[in-house]
Amino acid sequence: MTRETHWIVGPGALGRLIALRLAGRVPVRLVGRHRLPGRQTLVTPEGDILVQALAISRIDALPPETPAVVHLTTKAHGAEAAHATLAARLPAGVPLVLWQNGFACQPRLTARHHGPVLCATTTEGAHVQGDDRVTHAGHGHTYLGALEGRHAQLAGALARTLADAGLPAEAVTDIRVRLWRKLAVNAAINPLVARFMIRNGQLRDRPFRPMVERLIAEVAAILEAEGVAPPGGDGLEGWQQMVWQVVEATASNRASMLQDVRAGRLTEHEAILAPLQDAASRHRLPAPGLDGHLQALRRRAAGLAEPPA
Ligand code: KPL
Repeated sequence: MTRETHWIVGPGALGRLIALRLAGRVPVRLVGRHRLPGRQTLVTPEGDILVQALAISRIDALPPETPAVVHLTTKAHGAEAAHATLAARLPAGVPLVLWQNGFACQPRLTARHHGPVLCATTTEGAHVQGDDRVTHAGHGHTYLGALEGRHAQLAGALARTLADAGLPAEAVTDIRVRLWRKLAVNAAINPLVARFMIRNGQLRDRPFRPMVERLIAEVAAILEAEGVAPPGGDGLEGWQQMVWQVVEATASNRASMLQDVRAGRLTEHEAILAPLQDAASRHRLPAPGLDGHLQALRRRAAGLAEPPA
């Protein structure tokens, strides 16, 4: 039995990127619902091709080993079901790192998991190309920390492991604020680009610009009531600047929610919009724009064949 292996549960683009980057440094096991080829290829942002043999397991057929850490890299809506399957066979004390968007599974799994829980937010860009290849499209930065600010040593050690493997990372004590800020950006951009099937940069033009501004205003009021400091400490202007900077920087991108819609997959609307809606109703704040998008994306999800795994 080894306690060195990093399990990466959720072999999407981010999961495979982390697995392939870590693989040269620490033992790695990539875990998914389906069988994947054991030889995986990483195309780096510089165009280099790295081929690695990875230990791959199905989540319902895990070997009798205790991992050093479990990185949960499923989509937000798959995280709690994957954790429930793992929890049945993990001893207490194994650290869990949550890499999901939004702010839904993070507080729930922090309360439920029998061991330290860290949350991660990253700007690493990656996309899969078939079952055996992932492209690391652009370098980014990862922040890691526990919601209650604990486990600083663990966060520091994991950040070093990731950074040594080529994924720059930093341990922080304000991950809650960072998760909400990323959620704010996703809430202002993703539902619009997904519903109108446009690239991020098109949000700068009519008729979309006022729609973005309206969503930012709703999000800013909710997060102020929730005690989440605006970026730069500048109230509504800080939130506006942050969102428009991301729109500029990702102008030619198709956001993740649009990619999900185009591929006929479930979107992450529950993880991104529902926590804002909950907070709005707790603080008795109107959020008609966000509500409208959440309802529309729920109607779409209800019509999908894919089970909400
Ligand atoms: O994170 C993103 C996403 O695609 O989900 C944004 C920031 C919107 C960039 O496209």
